[in-house]
Formats: sequence, structure tokens, C-alpha cells
Amino acid sequence: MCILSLRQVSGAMLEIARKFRFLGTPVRCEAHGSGLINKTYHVVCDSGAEYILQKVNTDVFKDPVSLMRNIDLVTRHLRQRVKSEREVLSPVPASDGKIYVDDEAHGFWRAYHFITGSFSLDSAASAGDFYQGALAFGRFIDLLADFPADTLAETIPGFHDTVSRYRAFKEAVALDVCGRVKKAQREIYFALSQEPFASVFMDLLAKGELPLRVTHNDTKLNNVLFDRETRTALCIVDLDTVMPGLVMNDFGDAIRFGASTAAEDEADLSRVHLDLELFAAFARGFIKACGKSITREEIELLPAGAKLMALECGVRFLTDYLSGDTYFRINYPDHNLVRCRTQFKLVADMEKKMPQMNRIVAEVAREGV
Ligand code: ADP
Ligand code: GN1
Ligand code: MG
Repeated sequence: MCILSLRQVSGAMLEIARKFRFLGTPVRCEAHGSGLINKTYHVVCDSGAEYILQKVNTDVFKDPVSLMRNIDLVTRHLRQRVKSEREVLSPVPASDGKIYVDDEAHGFWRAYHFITGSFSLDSAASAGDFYQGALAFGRFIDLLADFPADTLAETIPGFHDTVSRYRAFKEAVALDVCGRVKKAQREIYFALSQEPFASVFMDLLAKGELPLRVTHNDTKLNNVLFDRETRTALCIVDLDTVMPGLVMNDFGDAIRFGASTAAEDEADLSRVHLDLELFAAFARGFIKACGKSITREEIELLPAGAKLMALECGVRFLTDYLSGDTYFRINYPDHNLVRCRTQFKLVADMEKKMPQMNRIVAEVAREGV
């Protein structure tokens, strides 16, 4: 983890930090979290006040002003419905009153009040942790069920349009800009063999058979803050992709990340499986917390959502690998290929376990929770 010294804080970072209405002067600034897109820092001021300071990746989020407007609207809505301010992100205004700083030299920045006494998990230590994450993501759907979805901007068009993700993948194969196609033959073949499944939700959407809801769209477990004392879920973070979407995708993305027996970039594939106990815990928490904001038809499709999100994520990692790693942050040259392999291993494992996944979800739905 990179900890900037006082001298470094007083450089570019201090110039940015000074533009926000922070209480005091920053004296410490540490890189924070494990996100692959934005850059996140934990800032401590001489007053003791703590903040999250983030540089938004504007190559990925092309209209960050609309994105911040979404976050403003959604957090205001949530704030009216939660009991404590620790349950919702609070943007810190800049000196001009806007909730961001768009700086010509240093980029697009925002800040949040740091939710003290909280932590996040890159993997669940127990089924209980994952159940807590499920309650938080399900509750997020439920609390936003009456939010006017059409007022939200689509921050990344076609984000979970798996069909267009496949189009981009096939273009990357055809272009082969880095000459990497030969190194990824097996993965390309696997992706193509799964293509018929990729349109499962887009087809139902086109027929008007699925409702669009306000969803989170990036439901990795590390986007849940837990309370240090009670180890219960407090707050959902990383709201950049909150926009109209499908509830099965929120479920599925959480499963492909959090119910895997290994990290997203585990190189030893023999360690990568879907953990059915974690799957069941998440299904129980999520369905319970969604309450009336999920239909029977959507519940039935949750296992398909898990397989689809693992497939889509694998295809996105593969596309980025073939395109020269321009999207996801990498730590070594084959990182995206390694990530793609874990996702495809999960797809294959979920295919085998689909009867059990369906049975678990049906039982949860039948018995109530
Ligand atoms: P990224 O896009 O880098 O994933 P996140 O918004 O998810 O950015 O933040 C990264 C990490 O920072 C989260 O996983 C969480 O641990 C922590 N975090 C984010 N916002 C807050 C906050 N307001 N208070 C405390 N911790 C936070
Ligand atoms: C990115 O930003 P982060 O790390 O939470 C990505 C997700 C992927 C995830 C894979 C905006 O999430 O869609 O599932 O990496 N976010 C964006 O780890 O593309
Ligand atoms: Mg995150």
C-alpha cells in the first residue's frame, strides 16, 4: 500500500484536497481499496477528520458530471430512508459548492466523508459475512424501488449488455492489436462456445418480459462496508454504475466474485470453484432483503444471472487482454488473461452445479426466508 508522506500530500494531492470543504489540512493520504478502475485514497486531516478522495477514471466514465448527479440523487433518496448517516455515502462539497473538482491539470475528483469504524472484505471469512453482503445489496434494490429510474444517466452505455460485450470481444479478436490471439486460443474458443447463452436476458428484455430496476451493477463484496463492532453490513459504496438494470445481474455479479473459492485473479485454477454454501447464504439474504421488489420470475432467473455475469466478466477481461490492457488496472502482463480464466472456470463449474443452484433458489423462494 502506498502511503504518501506529508511532503507528498502537500503536492498535487494537497492542491486537490484544498478544493474540497475538508475540516483541517490533510496530513496523511494512503491508497485505499482494490478497485480496478478509479484511484481511491484515505485522507486524514490535522483536525482528525477522515475522508475518501477519489480520482474518477474519465476514460471509462466519459460524462463524470452526469455520473456525480446520479450519485447526488441516489444518495439523497437513500438518506431519507435509512436510520443512520453511516448507512449512506455522503459526498463532500468543493469550495464552489459542486460535489466534484474538475481540474485541468490533475483530472476529475470527488470526496466522501469516511464512514468510521467500517471495513470491507475482498472475500467472505464465513457464510455469515456473505449473507450480510446479500442483505445490503438486496436492501439497496428495495430502497431504490420507488426511485424515478428515468432521471438517471446511463454512466456506461450497454454496461451489462452481454451481446454488445461479445461484439467488442469478436472485434478485438479480429484486430489482434497485440498479437495475443495465439496465446488465448482456448479462452477464445470457450467464449465462442458460450455465445448462445449470452443473449438470455437481452432477448427477454427485448420481448418486454423483464423489468428494468435501479440496480448497482458492480456488486463485488468489497463494495459493502461492514461495521467493525457488529460485523453487520452498513453501507453500499462504489455508486458509479447505479443505473437502470436487471436484478439478476446484481445477484450474479456478487456471486461470481464472492461465492468463488478463490480470488478473481487466482492463477491456480484447481482452487477456483463455486462454493454452494456461500451461494445459498447469498440467495437467502438477497431474496429476503429485496422483499416485494423482486418477482417470482426474477427469482427463478437468479442462477442464470450468476453464470451470465461470470461469463460476461470473463469476456470483458479477455477483450481487454487482447486489446492491450487499456481498461482494467493490471499488475503484470498476463493479469487480464488470468482473470478471464478464473471467470471461465466458474462458468464451467456453475454449468455442472446449475441443478443444485436452481434447487437452492427454489427452496429459498418456497420456504420464505
Ligand atoms: P473503487 O472504484 O476503487 O473500487 P470504492 O468506491 O469501491 O472505489 O472504494 C474503495 C474502497 O474504499 C472500498 O472497498 C471501501 O473499503 C472503501 N470506502 C469507500 N468509500 C468509503 C467511505 N465513505 N468510508 C469508508 N470507506 C470507504
Ligand atoms: C471493475 O471498479 P471496480 O474494481 O469495482 C468493473 C466491474 C468489474 C470488476 C471486476 C466500471 O469494478 O464491472 O466487474 O472491475 N467496473 C467498471 O473486478 O467497469
Ligand atoms: Mg469498489
